[in-house]
Amino acid sequence: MWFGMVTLFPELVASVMSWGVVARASEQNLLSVEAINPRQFTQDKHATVDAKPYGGSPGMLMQPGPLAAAIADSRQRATAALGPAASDVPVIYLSPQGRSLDQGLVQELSTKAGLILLCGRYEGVDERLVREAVDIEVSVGDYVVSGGELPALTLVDAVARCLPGVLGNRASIECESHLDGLLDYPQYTRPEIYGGVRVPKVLVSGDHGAIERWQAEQALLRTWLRRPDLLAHRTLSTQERAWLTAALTLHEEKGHEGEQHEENVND
Ligand code: 4H7
Repeated sequence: MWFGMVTLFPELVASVMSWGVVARASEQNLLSVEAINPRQFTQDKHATVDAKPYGGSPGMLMQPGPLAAAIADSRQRATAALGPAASDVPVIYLSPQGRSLDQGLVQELSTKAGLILLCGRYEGVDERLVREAVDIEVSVGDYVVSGGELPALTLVDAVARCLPGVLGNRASIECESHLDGLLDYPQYTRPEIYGGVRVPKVLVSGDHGAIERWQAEQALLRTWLRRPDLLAHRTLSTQERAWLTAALTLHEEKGHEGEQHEENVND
């Protein structure tokens, strides 16, 4: 999959692309990210990309001209990389005003041949450019950061994990697992006793049925306690409802001391 990133800070791309899962994916040519700097498409000797907003709000905005030229250049590079499929590459603008990014949208975007990611700096970009050149405005969450680069790279990472081959055979499972709409169950590794706290007994029981059931219960309980909004968008099966009810009863009995009921070695 091909990504074009329109950014005033192209150096930010290389750092993220140099490590871990995305680095491996780009070594295997499953992924490539090209940075395009709108400053290179300016005419004046100061290479100006910003100007004061009309109406007199504080700060500066990115001017539409250099961004339009950078997006056009991105489209050409997409064509060089993808051929005719480049006409189907959407322009995504990362902004706090965008549609919330969730795993469903990540998976949908991962089916595209490429994406052009527009990264705003200053107080954002001229709205005419957004209307003329942007296909989807996307937000990675309800908070603000200083530029669109970290949100864009977050999107690249999340999408990369959905591409066939990137995670080996876990690929689609990993990508889809968050679509089941539940939070992860708690996980434990060695040592078996840490800080006086033992790993939950069931996990060392060897009873795979009981383990699976416990994990399902914990995922339901955590989601209920921490993100009830996620359960509102999902119907529970009869089995799940029973598990959640049982887990909640236990949780109440234990006096809300924590969700996982780790056993202290002295208990
Ligand atoms: C576009 C418009 C995305 C891009 C405004 C971008 C959060 C997200 C930016 C802004 C982003 C997200 C400029 C608004 C700087 C905040 C202090 C870049 N922040 N900014 N202001 N949630 N910032 O996806």
